[in-house]
Amino acid sequence: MTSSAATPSTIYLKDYSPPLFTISDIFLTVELGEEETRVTSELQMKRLQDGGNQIHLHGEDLDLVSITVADRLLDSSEYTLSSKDIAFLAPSDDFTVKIVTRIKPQENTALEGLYKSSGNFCTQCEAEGFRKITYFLDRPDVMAKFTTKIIGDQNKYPVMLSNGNLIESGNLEDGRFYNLWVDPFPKPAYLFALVAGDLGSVEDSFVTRSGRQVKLQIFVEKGNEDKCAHAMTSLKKSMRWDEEKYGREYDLDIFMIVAVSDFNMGAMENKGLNIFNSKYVLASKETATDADFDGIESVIAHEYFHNWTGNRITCRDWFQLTLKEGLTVFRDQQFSADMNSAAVKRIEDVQRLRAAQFPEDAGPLAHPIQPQSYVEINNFYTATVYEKGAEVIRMAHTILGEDNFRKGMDLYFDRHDGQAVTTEEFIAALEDGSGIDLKQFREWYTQPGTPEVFVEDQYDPENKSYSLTIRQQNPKAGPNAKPLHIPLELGLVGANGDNLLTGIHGTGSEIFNLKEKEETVTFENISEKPTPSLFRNFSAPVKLKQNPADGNMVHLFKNDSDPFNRWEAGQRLAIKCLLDMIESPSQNALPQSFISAFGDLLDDESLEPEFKAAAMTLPGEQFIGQQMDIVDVDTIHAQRQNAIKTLASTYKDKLQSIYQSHHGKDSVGDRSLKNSALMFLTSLKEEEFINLATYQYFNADNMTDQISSLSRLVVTNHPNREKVLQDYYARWENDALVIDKWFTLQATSYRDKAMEDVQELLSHPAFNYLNPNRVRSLIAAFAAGNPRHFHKTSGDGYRFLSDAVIKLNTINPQIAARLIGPLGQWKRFSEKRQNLMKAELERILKAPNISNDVFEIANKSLRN
Ligand code: B3K
Ligand code: ZN
Repeated sequence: MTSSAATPSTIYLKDYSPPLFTISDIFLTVELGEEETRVTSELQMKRLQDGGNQIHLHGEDLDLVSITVADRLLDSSEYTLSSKDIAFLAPSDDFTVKIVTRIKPQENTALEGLYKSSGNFCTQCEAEGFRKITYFLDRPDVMAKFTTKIIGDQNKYPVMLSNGNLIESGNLEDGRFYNLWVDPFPKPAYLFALVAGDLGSVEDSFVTRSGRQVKLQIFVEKGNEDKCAHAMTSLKKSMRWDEEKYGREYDLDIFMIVAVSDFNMGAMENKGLNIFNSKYVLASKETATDADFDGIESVIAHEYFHNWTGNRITCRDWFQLTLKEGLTVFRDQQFSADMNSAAVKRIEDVQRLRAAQFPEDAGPLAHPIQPQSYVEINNFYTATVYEKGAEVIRMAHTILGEDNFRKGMDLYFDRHDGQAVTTEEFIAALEDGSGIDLKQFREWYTQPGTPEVFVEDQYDPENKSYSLTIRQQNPKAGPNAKPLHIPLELGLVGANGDNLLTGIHGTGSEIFNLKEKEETVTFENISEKPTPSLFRNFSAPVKLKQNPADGNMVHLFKNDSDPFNRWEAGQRLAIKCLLDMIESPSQNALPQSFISAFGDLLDDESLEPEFKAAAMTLPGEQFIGQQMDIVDVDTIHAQRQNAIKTLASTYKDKLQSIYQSHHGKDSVGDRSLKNSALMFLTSLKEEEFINLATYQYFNADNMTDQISSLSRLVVTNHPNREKVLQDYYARWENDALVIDKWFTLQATSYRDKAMEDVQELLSHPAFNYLNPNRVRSLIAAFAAGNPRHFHKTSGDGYRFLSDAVIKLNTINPQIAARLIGPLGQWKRFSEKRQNLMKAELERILKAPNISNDVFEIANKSLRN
């Protein structure tokens, strides 16, 4: 983050040039203090290329004490200080610089650079936080060896950590204590980390496949040591999996994770010293839901996998962010699919893509996975760079196939270990390793927008031939956009439900490489008119525009051997029914075909419970809205609730028996199916089911059951609502992560009074603007998860959000900017709502001392 009064400048990929000098080594001494922290940095600088003697070291919000170049103390006429850097002349091609600065971590509420969380020091340097600790060439293509000496009061900070290995510890003459850490791997400054505090820890070990012993440590606030077991198990599984799947071994003698309660995002992959939002470490069955457990497993894996995809091989510049993020998300998705139900994992990944990335790609903030420009790089840690980036890697994997993809990855690791590279170099390694041309595939890196794929089919019974005519377009990428290389995984399903194609390895699915604006695929010897099952396993991040008869979808919903498409058929069917209901509210009824397909689903004993629960869930209100030209939030909500009630009353007995047969069983699947049944039953608002939810709440021995029942009561006005909310608060008052859920449930409740509830919660003593998790749990949860109230035509919801953005702009610009997203969707709503939303964006732009972060998002959001 940077704050400046002038209009912020834009940085372009086309302007990239390599640095004139690099820094090969840095010796940092950090003296931690209560009033100020003193940082002494000794740099070894080396010329890389000709181009002058001017050195500019990045630095922001630093109080300079002294600068010594080649052992000579500079006087103030020999250097220039600006709000962004320090400039001086290089005396030779190879010289040392020693800089002493003072900072005040205790006043750092932006949580970037060195800051304090619950009395402990910690850092967040990606993307450009290191320049808030000391002056440096803070760009990822400058990779230095770090040696870090941390000095502090041992009573206050018995634990003092940095990257690499602990080489030395001891007492100084003045009574202070020091630890000396050396990281043998050159790294960009964004991977630097430092932690100091009075922390508890748990320890374990891992033996790599080559037999090296690695010490594993998780540091947490004291008292939380008993909530680290799942994180530790997840770490060990990740380490083993990366060896087996990608041949990647861990490379230091120690791997540390620190959980902190104030963190801007999920976690950070600093070399050997990952720092985590405590939400992604701490869990016990009493305090964390099954979804929380999954989140921990995937984030631990994600950060661990960065050791190879991100740290050993890093990005040349920040435009290459998806090089490490898209690839690492893909790897963590593969890992979670291997550890859990692969089908359910794929469904969740696609749901997340559709919920967060599709709207981004359709709105004013649309950008390719490799953006061409930015004002504030922190604004580009987006669903597009991450989630769509992962889909792009997945498509490359599909096109190459498992073996060739692995060959490409092996070559990538061999060729670029220790380097800072581009996405272009990554694709070249996949091509060279596999021998498969990906020239056209590269278009995915430069086109914004979600491509649309139109499919029409034709069956010729005489010749027994079946053909699909497929047309692609990507309106957001402009009229001259080249066609994309899209892998289409498809099957043809016969009348008896069997696959008519043998497919790859007998899977019944084949992969077609679509490369033209329009093309036709023909199948011979097809003895009956099949039902096409397109984009199996969601083989490409596109919108399928096909107009199949309901019957086809029912057929796939019952029979598709591809579990993703089986689920998808149910969703498509539901969307069609819901849109009909929304367009003619007087009709107000679910078609019988859908009702009976839903009944068959409930009866199907062959399905795994977690999958069945996912298939029972109707598309969310926002996803329904995405299918409409003008989103009608109120009718969407009303008709979706009507549909739920219709299904619940039709199948009341079946749902009750599902509830009873899965209640009391201790598995993720049993809980998800049971709670799904509870959701339908409570929608009927009958006293019997309100009591069932209340009973479940008071008798639950795990957080999944507790939250599921509580969430059903929070949407009502029943007297039990207050009872359980109060009980929950009293029970969990001292556990911040559990109280976050209490805020979120109320923020996302669709009950009539929710807007007032949310306004009141802002003044609740437990609400705190300084803690990102708490802000997200109330404000972001409301804006992104409560369409009915956020879009109130009074404008109260919009104003609630923009007030928070303006307030947070000066406290924590990154968090402030991230909240704005929902206002940027204004074009999708009625004129009245549009005007209200735009007015709030204008108001945000007038915020005093507007940060680059907030300026960029609010300004771009107003564009058409
Ligand atoms: N690389 C970090 C994200 C840093 C965000 C900076 N604003 C976490 C991750 O993606 O693993
Ligand atoms: Zn990442």
